[in-house]
Parts: sequence; C-alpha cells; structure tokens
Amino acid sequence: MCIELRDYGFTHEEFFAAENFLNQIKSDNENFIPGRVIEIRRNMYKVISRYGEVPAELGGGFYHSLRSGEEFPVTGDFVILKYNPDGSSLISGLLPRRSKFSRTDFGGHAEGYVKNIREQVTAANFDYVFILSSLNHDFNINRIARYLTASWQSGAFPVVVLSKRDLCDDPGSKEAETRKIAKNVPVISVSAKTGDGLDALAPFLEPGKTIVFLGSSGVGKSSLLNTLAGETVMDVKNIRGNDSKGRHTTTHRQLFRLPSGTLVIDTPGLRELGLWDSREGMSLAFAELEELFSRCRFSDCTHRSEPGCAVLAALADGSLSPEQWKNYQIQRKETAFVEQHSSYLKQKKEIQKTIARNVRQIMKKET
Ligand SMILES: Nc1nc2c(ncn2[C@@H]2O[C@H](COP(=O)(O)OP(=O)(O)OP(=O)(O)O)[C@@H](O)[C@H]2O)c(=O)[nH]1
Ligand SMILES: [Mg+2]
Repeated sequence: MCIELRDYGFTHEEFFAAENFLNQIKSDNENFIPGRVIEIRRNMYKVISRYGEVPAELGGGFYHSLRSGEEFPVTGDFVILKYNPDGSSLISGLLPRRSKFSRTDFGGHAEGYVKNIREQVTAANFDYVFILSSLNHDFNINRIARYLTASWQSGAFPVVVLSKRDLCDDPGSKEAETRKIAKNVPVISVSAKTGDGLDALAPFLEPGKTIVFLGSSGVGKSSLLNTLAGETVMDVKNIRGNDSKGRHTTTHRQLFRLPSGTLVIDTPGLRELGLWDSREGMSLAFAELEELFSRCRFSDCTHRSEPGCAVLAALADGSLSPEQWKNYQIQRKETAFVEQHSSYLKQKKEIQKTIARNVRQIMKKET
C-alpha cells in the first residue's frame, strides 16, 4: 500500500521539518520516515505513513529527548518513525506543532493543595476547532466561552457548532445568545440526525485540513463525525434521560479521513476544561472587552467604582453583558492561578524577561 502523507495534512512545513530532523541525526537510513499519529491506546500508537497504518511505540532515543523537555506525541502529531515492516515501528522524533489544544491537568492536586499542575495536550496540528455544544437542556454559554479561549490559544480557528438542532424549538435565539460571546467566530447550528444545517460546515471541510471536535460528553461529536463520514466509524451511545449528560462513550482520540479528504480528530468529552496558558487566547476571545480598558480614565482602573470607567459604562448601556464580564473575571483569575503554579509557565516568564532584557540592551547600543 502506498499512502500520500499529504492527504493526511502533511504540508511543506512538515516536509522541511522532517528533512531537518533527519539532517540533525545525520541519517540517510531510508527506514526513517515521517508519519502522523492517528490513534493512541495506552502506550501503543497507530501511525499513518507511506506504508499505510503501522503500529508504533516510543523509541529509546525519544525517551532520551523527553528528559530534555520534549513532549509525548498526541493524536494529530507528525513524527519520525524508524519503520519496521515486521512489527512495531519506533517513534524517534516529534516534529514541531503548528497548533495544539491544551488543558490543565490537576493530577498533582492532593490533600487540599496544589502540588504541581501540568499542561495536558489533547490534540495537535489542526486548522479548525469545532466547539460542539448541544441545543438541548445541556446548553451552557459559559462553557462555550471557556472553550473559545482555549481554542484561540491553540493557534487554530474556532467554530461553534450547536448540535441537535432537531431537539430545539428556537435555535435562532440560542445562536444569537452564542454570537454575543463568540465575536468574530462562525456559529452554526446543525442536526447530525436530520442533516439540517450541515451545508454551512462545507467551507471548513477542505481536503487536507484537520478539524478537532471538542465538547462535553454526549453533545454528539461522534454522531456528527459518522454523519459526515457517511458511515459509522465511531460508537455512539444514548445520553442519560434525567440530566442529558453523556456516557463518555469515546475513550481515546482518533483521527479519521472523511470522503471529502478532510481530517477529523474525534475526542472524548471532557468533564471539565481547566484553562492552561491562556493569556493570548483570552485577548482574542475578549478582544472587544479588553479594548475597553484602554478607554478608562485611570490606567490602573479596577473597574469597580472609578469615574470614567469604560467597563462600567458598557455594562450600564448594555453593550457588555454582566455574564461576559463575569466570564472574563473568572477566566483571568484562573489563568493567573495557572501562571503562578506551573513551573513551565514560570520558565516561560523567565525567557520572556530575558528576551525583554536583550531587546533593551540592543536598543541602548543603537542609541
Ligand atoms: N436528536 C438528536 N440526537 C443526537 C444528535 N446527535 C447526536 N445525538 C444523540 O446524542 C447521543 C450522544 O451522541 P454521541 O455522538 O455519542 O456524543 P459524543 O459527543 O461523541 O459523546 P462522548 O463520546 O461521550 O464524548 C446519542 O444518543 C446520539 O444519537 C442529533 O443531531 N439529534
Ligand atoms: Mg464520542
């Protein structure tokens, strides 16, 4: 079997990154080939390569580079394989990611205090994030707002997909409510069951582009994938009747190629989305709100009671909703907390300080 990796989203960028990697390890061994991770179960990887789908595991050299700060590959990652035609191939390197979706892993949360919180990368190298939220009783605007921040931070473009349109009498009002918090983002309501609204997704279903489906359990991520694929590629289970919650049917992330040539990463529903490093994502998600800050009379305005406060004025004239202001404050607090408690982000800050210092030195020399 001969597969064109290009059909799996392998762009020129990744091609050159792969060449670069092979130059660095000084290998012209033709068994070193690029591939894309399409599924991970425990420690076993499934990687699509020019030889089709191959089973793979992490090579010893890769573990070595993990110690120096390299990350574990996730679904969607482009990797370098040491190809073994007779068994498991070895993943020897991870190519740079052009986007990644991260959440906070509170794994170190013990006895009431936080030991160490870490980044958990969910998926990589996608062009669009479909944030799915269902139009049934589980509709939750604050949750969409959190997903928007994390999606902007990922480096890809968010699209809000309101699912189960057939179960909602007035999808228009929910769409309008969502648009208020999802500025500059397409908001599309669809039904995977009847096919209603799916046409509006067409502009994003481009060949070679990758879309990651995110959202709580039971919102219909796998159902939408099945409908777009035209066949059942993922299991789907009924939600609970009493509270519309899902049953965590999908248990691991998987990448599929649709008949249109679009790649889709289906993910398990997240119980909660702890925001990771999200400062830039917040600035994009709340661009209009943050723009207000520059219009306050006092530069250190706390937006509580000061005269000439643009935020209070926007709240008073209705151009800023109290919910959105509350969302902003909660997310800002959470982001600050993560910044304080994560060693990675402390390092990032240190690097930023060094960069700023270097820039100042250069400026001094030039003047
Ligand atoms: N009426 C209706 N039901 C839907 C629609 N889409 C999904 N469902 C139902 O919602 C339930 C959950 O769907 P899934 O596709 O398994 O949801 P999921 O988001 O993949 O859930 P997890 O894998 O647990 O994260 C199933 O009973 C589906 O049949 C829709 O458009 N209309
Ligand atoms: Mg699913």
